[in-house]
Amino acid sequence: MLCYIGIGSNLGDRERYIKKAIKKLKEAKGIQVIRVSNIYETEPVGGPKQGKYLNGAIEIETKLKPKELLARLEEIEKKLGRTREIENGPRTIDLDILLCGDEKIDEPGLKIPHPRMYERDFVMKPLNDILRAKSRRMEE
Ligand code: PH2
Ligand code: MG
Ligand code: MG
Repeated sequence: MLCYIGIGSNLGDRERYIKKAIKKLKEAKGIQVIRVSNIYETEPVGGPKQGKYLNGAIEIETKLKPKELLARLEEIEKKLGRTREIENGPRTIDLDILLCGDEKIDEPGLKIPHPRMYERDFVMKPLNDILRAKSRRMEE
């Protein structure tokens, strides 16, 4: 199943956290990273006053169930020092499932498609990089 992951960081060495998270995703069992978007610096949306984010999107192939995938992503977040104190507050790394095939899930702690993703430029711009690259390849 093709899934799209949103990645973000606005705490500490943001670039390093993003790179490390992508490396860990590549090493994760059952996850194959296919494409990584450009990484953009973005203004924080919502939450308390906080620093700018680096945001990107990642296309993966996986046979994991969405819940298992979520658990893998949370493991990586934990390893990279993610704590959860303030909702929408600053974080070393955030890995969100955006889309997973045509799954529709609405449970506490797991909503696919990611709610609000279509309104968020910091999600849609990098996601569009990937989809555009794909459509170009299909035209070749
Ligand atoms: N994530 C949030 C809240 N606000 N703003 C930007 N620019 N980028 C994010 O990744 C982000 C945010 C909650 O996950
Ligand atoms: Mg998020
Ligand atoms: Mg998150």
